[in-house]
Amino acid sequence: MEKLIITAAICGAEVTKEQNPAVPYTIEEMVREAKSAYDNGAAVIHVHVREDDGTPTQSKERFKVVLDAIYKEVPDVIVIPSTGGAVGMSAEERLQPTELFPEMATLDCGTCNFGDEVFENTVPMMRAFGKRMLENNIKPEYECFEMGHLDTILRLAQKGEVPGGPMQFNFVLGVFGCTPATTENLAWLVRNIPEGSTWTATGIGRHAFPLAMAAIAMGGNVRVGFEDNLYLSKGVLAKSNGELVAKVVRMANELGREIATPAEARRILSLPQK
Ligand code: KMH
Ligand code: ZN
Repeated sequence: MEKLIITAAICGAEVTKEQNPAVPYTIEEMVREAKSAYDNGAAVIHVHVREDDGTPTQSKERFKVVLDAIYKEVPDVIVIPSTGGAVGMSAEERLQPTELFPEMATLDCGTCNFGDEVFENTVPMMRAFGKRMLENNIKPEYECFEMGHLDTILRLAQKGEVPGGPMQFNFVLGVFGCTPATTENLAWLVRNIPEGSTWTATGIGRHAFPLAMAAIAMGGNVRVGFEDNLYLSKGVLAKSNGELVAKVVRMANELGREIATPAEARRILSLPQK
């Protein structure tokens, strides 16, 4: 089995300091959380950015400052900026971090319910995001929140409207309103990705670690972090993203799965070495 790539989604757009005081907003807090995740075994950091007061933003300038600060502290880590942003943002707003030519960025694979709201990703929007990533040579991480998202993105990839293989998928399961975080659903998704693809599983809330365990056993990769889950265990808030990553490392150790360094993750994800 390949080594395990751990992604830390350190901040997200929805979670707040009221829910967990360790959620990062400022540049310094973002660097602190990226470093704690990296030091504990994360090869990849998935980044959303906030204003200092916590307001989610997709500002290119804010992304540049945050990405530069993270790379200064942990130069070899793979950073995947979000093009999902927060619910309600326009496509143009969301595309801003692609102007910084990151090696990867998320590409969300369809419209879905998102709690009480609707996360809009129409097919024309996905075509526009795919076109931008083709032009700027950015490898997408295809985020699927629903079973049908996989079929949608595979059709667009077949037509060359979004970047093709080898594709990297992130199956985000357990968002309220979307596909539940069951091992059956994860297995169906993994069975239906093209040969040679790579994949990551993200379980939301209390599903974070059970889904991580399934992904470790199945040979996939794992995402954890405050974006997805604020707790280390039932009723115990995580003090840092590093604590969440460290728990995944312990689980992988128990199953005999080694952890990928950023250089190993770049090889597994078919990215050029830095
Ligand atoms: N904040 C969510 C509505 C992504 O990063 O691409 C969407 C999201 C997806 O987090
Ligand atoms: Zn995200």
